[in-house]
Amino acid sequence: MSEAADQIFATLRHQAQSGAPLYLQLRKSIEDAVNRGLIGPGDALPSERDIATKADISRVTVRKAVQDLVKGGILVQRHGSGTFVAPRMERVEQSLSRLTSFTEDMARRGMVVRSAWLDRGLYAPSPDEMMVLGLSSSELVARVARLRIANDTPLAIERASLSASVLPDPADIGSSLYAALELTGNRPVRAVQRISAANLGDSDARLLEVPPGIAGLHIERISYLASGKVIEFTRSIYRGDAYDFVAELRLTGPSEEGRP
Ligand code: 16G
Repeated sequence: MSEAADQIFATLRHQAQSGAPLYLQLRKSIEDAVNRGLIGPGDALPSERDIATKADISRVTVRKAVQDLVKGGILVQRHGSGTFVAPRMERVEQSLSRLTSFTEDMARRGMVVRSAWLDRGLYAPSPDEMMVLGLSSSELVARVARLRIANDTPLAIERASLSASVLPDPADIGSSLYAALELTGNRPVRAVQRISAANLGDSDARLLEVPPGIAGLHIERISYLASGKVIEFTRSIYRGDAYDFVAELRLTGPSEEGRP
């Protein structure tokens, strides 16, 4: 950590009489230092004990301020190695009018994509899967669940369900589901997507490397073949701090009203 940043704590020592609780003053000092660029993404904070000594406050106070900043996503704690300024997310702008795959979206931005498998296999379908995919209880559903990672940053958890008749061996899809579907002539041509707000639960937050409870986006995509048959039913959790979904809106003129 730079000397300039070290000043944060020394300054606090002299200002600490202003009335606000000390942990709030420390929290604000660290937040200001991040916002002003005195300390940047990936920089390590001094140890709790060092901060306490430099700012002349108790370690309990330091811990409370640091925990608040970790909860807010400003700092991250890594077991055994300390506390760091959280990496800044470059937000991904995603059009809502094109039916693209995650691999294509990220490749277009020059990002290196990889996925960590969370699940892939054939299962008895849930009532939701039966209804959306038009399966009977005697048929099987192929489930493909992945953590999607771009440039080493986990961006989304995607859980796709497809009829086993379309994807008999889910272990066989390689890195892109849509590329695998394309090979068998089953790539969707249309989709309906529903986006809602969600606070991330503990296990999703852990996978996405964000604090639990932080805002995320729940996205459900139902994709269709040209024949109108549903091919994909995917429920995803996207990081709220990483995505902007963008839709172009046009005023409908009288001549266009009623057109699909
Ligand atoms: C997108 C789709 C997802 C689809 C995946 C295929 C959203 C919200 N989801 O991420 O439904 O399964 O692309 O990506 O856009 P892949 O071909 O890279 O596996």
